[in-house]
Amino acid sequence: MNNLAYIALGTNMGDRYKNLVDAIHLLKEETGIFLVKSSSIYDTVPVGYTEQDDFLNMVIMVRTTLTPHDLLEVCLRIEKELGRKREIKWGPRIIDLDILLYNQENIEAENLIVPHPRMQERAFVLAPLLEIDSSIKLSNQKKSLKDYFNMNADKEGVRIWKQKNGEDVFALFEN
Ligand code: PH2
Ligand code: MG
Ligand code: MG
Repeated sequence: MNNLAYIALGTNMGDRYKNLVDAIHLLKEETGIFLVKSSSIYDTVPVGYTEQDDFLNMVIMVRTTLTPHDLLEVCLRIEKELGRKREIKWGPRIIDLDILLYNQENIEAENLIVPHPRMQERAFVLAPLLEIDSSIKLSNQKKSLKDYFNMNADKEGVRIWKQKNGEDVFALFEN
């Protein structure tokens, strides 16, 4: 129960808001996954492959009894359950669930790299992550993630879409 993980959510197909809510509900239903915190929701310009619709992105913090690989399995299963098909790399998706951090662990397996290898370059990940913990640092780096965010050229493409202000909508998410 003492493992702390951050998961990034992204969606740019169909009812984007519903995709986020559905994914979080499914994660919360899993044995061994407990939602601790969630960020606001951000509307973000696509990065990498730009010929696609804007995304909604957010980050959640969970406590979990699952190993990183079991957590990954759950994320992939929920992506599938919500109808994700893997087509274009970095292309449109109903839901993407990426493990960003798992405790302070550095994992380099074939199917899982933690910390997520591109997170420092991505304002759509850093903005919601820093909202949850503004002092967060990667164990193998000198600069804080806030420093990376401040240097990031993409941050103009990241706008708050639904502010986390506790009550109404986000009451759905919290335990
Ligand atoms: N995910 C990608 C590629 N590009 N751009 C935005 N704005 N948001 C994403 O979640 C995203 C992306 C691959 O996972
Ligand atoms: Mg991704
Ligand atoms: Mg992914």
